[in-house]
Amino acid sequence: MTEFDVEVVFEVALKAVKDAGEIIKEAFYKKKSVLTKSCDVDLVTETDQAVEKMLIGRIKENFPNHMFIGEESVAAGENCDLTNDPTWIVDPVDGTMNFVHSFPHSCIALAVLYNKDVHIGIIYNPILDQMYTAKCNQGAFLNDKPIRVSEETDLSKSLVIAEFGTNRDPQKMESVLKNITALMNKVHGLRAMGSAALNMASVAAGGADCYFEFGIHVWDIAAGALIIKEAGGVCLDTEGGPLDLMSRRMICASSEKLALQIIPLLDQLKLERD
Ligand code: LIP
Repeated sequence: MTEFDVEVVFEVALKAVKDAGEIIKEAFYKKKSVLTKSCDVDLVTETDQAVEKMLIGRIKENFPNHMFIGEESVAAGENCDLTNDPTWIVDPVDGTMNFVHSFPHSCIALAVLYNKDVHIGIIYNPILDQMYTAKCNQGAFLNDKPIRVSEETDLSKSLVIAEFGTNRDPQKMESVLKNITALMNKVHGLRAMGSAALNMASVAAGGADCYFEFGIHVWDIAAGALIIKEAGGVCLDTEGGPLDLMSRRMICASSEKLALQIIPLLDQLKLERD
C-alpha cells in the first residue's frame, strides 16, 4: 500500500510550483524560441520544457515511487496512463500562446492524484502573483484567502468562457464557431482567455460563471477540477454526466443549474482520449 500524506506532498508541490514560477517570470518578457507541435498554433518553448524537467526532478527527489504525466513528456512520447498510484499531472506553462506573446495570462497547473482522485490542485500565475490552491475537503484559496464560485444561475446574466483552442481542423473550428454563435445572444458576456487552468480558477473565484472546452487535456483541467469543487462549483462532462478527466472535454460552472442551461446548446464533439 503506497503511503500518501497529502500535507507532506502539498508542501513539496507548492515549493516546486513557486520555483517553477521563477523560471517563467525570468523568461516572460524576453524573446522566446518557439516550436510547434500538432499544428502552427500549438506552441512549445524552452521554458515549458525547462519547467517540466525541473518538476520531474523535484518529484523524483522527494517521492521516487510517484508517477508523472506532463504535457511535454507526453508530447515527447511518454505514456499517459493514469493508475491508482500517486500521480502528478502537470501543465508546465498553461497558456503557452499567451506566454509567447508576453500576455500575462499563463500559469503552471499541477494536480496530484491518488486512486485516480484529485487530492491536490495548484494553479499559479507567477506574472500576476495569483496562487490558487486546494486540498481535498479542505476548501479552495487564492493567495491563502478562501474563494467561492458566484451565485449566478441566470444564463442571461452569466459571464461564460469559451476557447478557440489550438486545433485548426475545419470540423473543430466549425464546432467552436457553432458554440460561440449559439451562446453569444443568450449570455451576459463571452470570453476566450487562452488558459484552461486559469479559466477554471476564474470560475472557482467567482470571476466567471462557466467555462467549457472541447480539445483540452487532462493536464489542463485536473488541478482546476479540484479547485472548483472545493469552491462550491461543478465540473461535468459536456453532455452532463460525471467529468472524465481523460475525455478531452469539460464544462465547469458555479452550479449544475447553470451548466444544465448551457449543455443543450453545445455542439458535442467526441475526441480521442488522453
Ligand atoms: C491551452 C489550453 C487552452 C486551449 C489551448 C491550449 P497550452 O493549453 O489551456 O484552454 O484553448 O488550445 O491547449 O497548450 O497552452 O498548455
